[in-house]
Amino acid sequence: MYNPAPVNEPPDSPGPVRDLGSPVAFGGILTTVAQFEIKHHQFLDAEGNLREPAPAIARDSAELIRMYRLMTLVRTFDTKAVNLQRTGKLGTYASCLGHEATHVGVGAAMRPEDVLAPVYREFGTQLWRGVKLSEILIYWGGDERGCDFSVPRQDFPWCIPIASQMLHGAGVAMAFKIRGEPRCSVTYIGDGGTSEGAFYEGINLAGARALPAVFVVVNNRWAISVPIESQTATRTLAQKAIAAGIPGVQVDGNDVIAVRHVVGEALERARSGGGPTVVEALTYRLSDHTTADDASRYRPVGEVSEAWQREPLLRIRAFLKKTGAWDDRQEDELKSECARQVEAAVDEYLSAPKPSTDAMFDHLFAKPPKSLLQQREMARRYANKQEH
Ligand SMILES: Cc1ncc(C[n+]2csc(CCOP(=O)(O)OP(=O)(O)O)c2C)c(N)n1
Ligand SMILES: [Mg+2]
Repeated sequence: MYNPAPVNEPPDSPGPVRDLGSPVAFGGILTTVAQFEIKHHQFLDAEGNLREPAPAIARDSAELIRMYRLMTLVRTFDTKAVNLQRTGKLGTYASCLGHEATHVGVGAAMRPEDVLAPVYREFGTQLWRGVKLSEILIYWGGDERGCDFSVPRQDFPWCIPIASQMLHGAGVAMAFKIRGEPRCSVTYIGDGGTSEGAFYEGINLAGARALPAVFVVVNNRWAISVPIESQTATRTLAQKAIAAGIPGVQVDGNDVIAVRHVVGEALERARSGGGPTVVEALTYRLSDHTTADDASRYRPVGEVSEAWQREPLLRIRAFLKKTGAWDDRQEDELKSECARQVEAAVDEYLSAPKPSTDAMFDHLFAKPPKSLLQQREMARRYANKQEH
């Protein structure tokens, strides 16, 4: 007979607690020793109707407009970046189409002195924090100097190895705690990233040490071509936090008011010694994974068109219009202003001096191995067109 009780436990032990979805006879006395629930937050529905009770931020038109303006700039820039790649002027680029509310809401909830550990899509948060559009283009143009942000100096660069940023985020939060600084780290991770060991290591450390850290899981339902249904059997990604002994909460990632509010509360708690939180933001990747991907080969068209109904800009714009805080004239002006800003950034990027071929060898080793030195020489010769 199947006996799930661990070998060293007496036969009448309650055994491990599992959420198996249906009653299973373990034998002995059954005692529930842990229970949890995951809350979902949404204030603005897809049509831009506000659900009450709403947080104070929902009444702050100036701040909502500030967020909406940046969301529009993010959308404008994103479209341009894809076009630049298509015309051979940018390297592979990871679009954030559909993620604008999550990215801007998180940025707006953070304080300048906090530290961001991003993945590779979250430039909406970075822009709020002061990163320049031209720096983002320089990075995706293949030049690491694009990660040397003029502001904010202590944020991490883009992180391509999935989930490794979890350890950066937890480590930074540990440093803040040891130094007694009232600062927090905010770490992004994708739905696919939550299957990686580093995700659990990061939240486990943060929980064990009650670190001032917020982990934002951007659940856009896809990890390249792997849908969330194949990624995990868990009902929510937020509940993965429970295993680390920390709160997990779900938010409508297309509702900028909800993201701003929920992440703001998590940061406030972390800053005042209350420990870390995992925030799962439910959104949708409206774009291909990157410009090197063709999602139409694996994703149903109907799913994408349905997701467009819930996209984040529509609802905040509709809400602002309903409350009289926004009109068509302002919208036209904003569109022109965003186009101007993006064009200026593109000019700056295209006229930036190219890095030398040495750049890809620099900063790798204090004392580079002979093989790399040989490669550096070879690259120099190619660059000087002495060899073909
Ligand atoms: C350690 C590691 N394994 C695999 C990859 C290849 N890879 C790049 S993106 C990606 C999927 C990530 O999906 P998700 O975490 O959902 O983030 P999203 O791209 O949807 O924002 C994978 C597997 C990688 N970059 N790093
Ligand atoms: Mg994903």
